[in-house]
Amino acid sequence: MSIDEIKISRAIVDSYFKKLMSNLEVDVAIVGAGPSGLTCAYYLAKRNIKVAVFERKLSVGGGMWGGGIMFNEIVVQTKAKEILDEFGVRTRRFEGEYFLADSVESVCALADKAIKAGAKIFNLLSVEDVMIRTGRVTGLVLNWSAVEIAKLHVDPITIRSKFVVDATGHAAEVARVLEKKTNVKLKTKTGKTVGETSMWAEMAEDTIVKNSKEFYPGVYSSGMASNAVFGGPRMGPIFGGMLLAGRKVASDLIKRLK
Ligand code: 48H
Repeated sequence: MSIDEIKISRAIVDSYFKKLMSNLEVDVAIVGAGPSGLTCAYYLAKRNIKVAVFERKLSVGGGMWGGGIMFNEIVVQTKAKEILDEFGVRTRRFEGEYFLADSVESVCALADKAIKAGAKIFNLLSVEDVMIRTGRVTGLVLNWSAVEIAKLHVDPITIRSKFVVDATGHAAEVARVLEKKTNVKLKTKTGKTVGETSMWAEMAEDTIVKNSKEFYPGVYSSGMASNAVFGGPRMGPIFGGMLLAGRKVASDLIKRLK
């Protein structure tokens, strides 16, 4: 077989453009491919919901790779272990209700299952804004992360979605941009993003799931972003709440999309 460089280029360009074109209108657009975004994407795609995930970085997985202080092990509690089981991640009991998993295996499995279930992941794309129509978010404004990093003056493109999920972690970037640019009232106790509070793992693992819900018509928060939006503590390197939050948001959206 002769290998032609132009054929390789044509294959990549053609395939990527088809993928992007077919995801300009989706049911759910997830911002952030960390553990909660990937889990949410998997459970949605598994139910044949059209879902696209937009991730700023080259790699998916968000803060999961590094476990705690770069010791690449994560801890989950019993009720989240069943999610890792579903993803085929091997866990080991540490003590009682505490289970350990390899963080690299966990990220790889979350991404693999989400993609195989049908979710499309677009890395290297940053969400810089949202689209709003009559009191509802109707899509995302996207630009290449390289444009953002180089601070180039290049206009973005848009995608339309029935729902958006803010799975951007501590920064809660979708909520922040909404608040900053539109001054709308969020469904929080202050009408604004309330902000994350200091470490309290037990409380955080509970509130993170409860707070993973709609915060403005058409937009849900999932995972760490939820405690930034609704107010709640951080939890350190226990990742069960991220998985449970992603599954909870997917389950709420499945009901809404029916
Ligand atoms: C595109 C974006 C944008 C944007 C951000 O931080 P993450 O891992 O988020 P979660 O909620 O899935 O998991 C949180 C967990 O990793 C964590 O930080 C914990 C448990 N902390 C506890 C503690 O006490 O510190 O992933 C978010 C992803 C990242 O990959 C970002 O690059 C991406 O979102 N992202 N992608 N456009 N505007 N903003």
